[in-house]
Amino acid sequence: MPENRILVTRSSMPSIEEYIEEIKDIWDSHWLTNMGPKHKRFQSMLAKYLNVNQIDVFTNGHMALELSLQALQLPTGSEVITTPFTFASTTHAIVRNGLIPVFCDINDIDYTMDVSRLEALITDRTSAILPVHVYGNICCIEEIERIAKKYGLKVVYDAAHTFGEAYMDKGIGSYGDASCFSFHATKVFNSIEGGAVCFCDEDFGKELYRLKNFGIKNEEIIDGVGANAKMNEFCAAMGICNLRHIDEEIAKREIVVGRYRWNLTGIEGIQLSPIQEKVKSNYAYFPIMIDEKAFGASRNEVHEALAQEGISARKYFYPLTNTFGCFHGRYDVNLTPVALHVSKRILTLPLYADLSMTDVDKICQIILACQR
Ligand code: T4K
Repeated sequence: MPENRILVTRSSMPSIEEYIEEIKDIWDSHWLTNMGPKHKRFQSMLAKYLNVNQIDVFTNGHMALELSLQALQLPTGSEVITTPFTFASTTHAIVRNGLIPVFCDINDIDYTMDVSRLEALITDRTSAILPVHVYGNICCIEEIERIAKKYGLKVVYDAAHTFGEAYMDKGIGSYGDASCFSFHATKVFNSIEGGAVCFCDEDFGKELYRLKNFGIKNEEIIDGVGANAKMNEFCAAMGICNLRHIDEEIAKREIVVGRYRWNLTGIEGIQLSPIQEKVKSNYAYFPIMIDEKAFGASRNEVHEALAQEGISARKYFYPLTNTFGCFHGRYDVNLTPVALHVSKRILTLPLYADLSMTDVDKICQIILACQR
């Protein structure tokens, strides 16, 4: 195995001096968590950067999703329409709330929810839609909002991949009843671990805030069964530092993605994600879909060829969440044939701000050498 492995991503970090400077006042105050001054400052910086009305930060993206669904107070056992082509978190957030996921297929262009199939899945048990802006590709928002309005459904976007994106000049977090971001170490923007929910409704915001702190209203009144999903001051400090550099990070990612496109556009059997109109992208992921017949090698063969050279591409998102063993065969994967097709062919290539052009070219050469 080559010594200098290239992993699928690499966390962005500020200089150690910048971080130490930022955390000095935590030592002075001894205030480590429970919505301290860093938490507050980070939150207001985020609202401005993401161009959203209201925001609350969380310990991670998963708790942001899980507690958003809880705060909406959807009837227990009601159905939430979502997609299986996503990280485990999306489906688990639904199930852990006592709700039933109903899987809508995806489209094979940008891999988001196929909205032409959405209406047929709505029953009198449906309470919400949970679409995923997968890889930072924006879902068909207009159609989702139209259908949600028609049937009186709530919409929670899994916006884990969309930090800093905008659609029609509006921060992506301003759509739906809630949009949930992840600031995990592997994301475009990180606070080590972290997440946020953007929303407009103030009552929803109050409920969400209560739920992330055990349901505590005040020292003597605990009137909700909440969790602990508070972001600590060290994570908030990391977020504050990384936010200073985010535009530069995204600009560097754009260059990396440009180089991948230059190498891989027009190769028979390799499909790239589209450049979406009216979207300000964050260049979060670079997935390629490999058609074995046309390309001459399968996704798994390309994955293995890269691994042999110490390059870790990832099969995000394989397997589909509706095939997970923990669901004991409860869902029929044949109802989402496009998602199944894509999950067997998709490969996410290494992408981070400091990935060199030489490395991108090398990765592409290894891929192209698999062509038969
Ligand atoms: N919704 C969606 C659609 C999501 O994709 C996710 C998370 C969520 C919700 C939930 O958000 P969080 O609760 O996580 O905030 C990773 C991440 O752990 C996960 O956050 C992410 N999605 C998912 C797509 O990818 P793994 O198991 O693939 O991560 P891992 O540990 O294999 O790391 C991948 C690479 O990242 C490593 O090879 C090197 C690099 N890395 C990793 C870590 C942990 C670093 O450079 N630094 C690090 O600290 O899940």
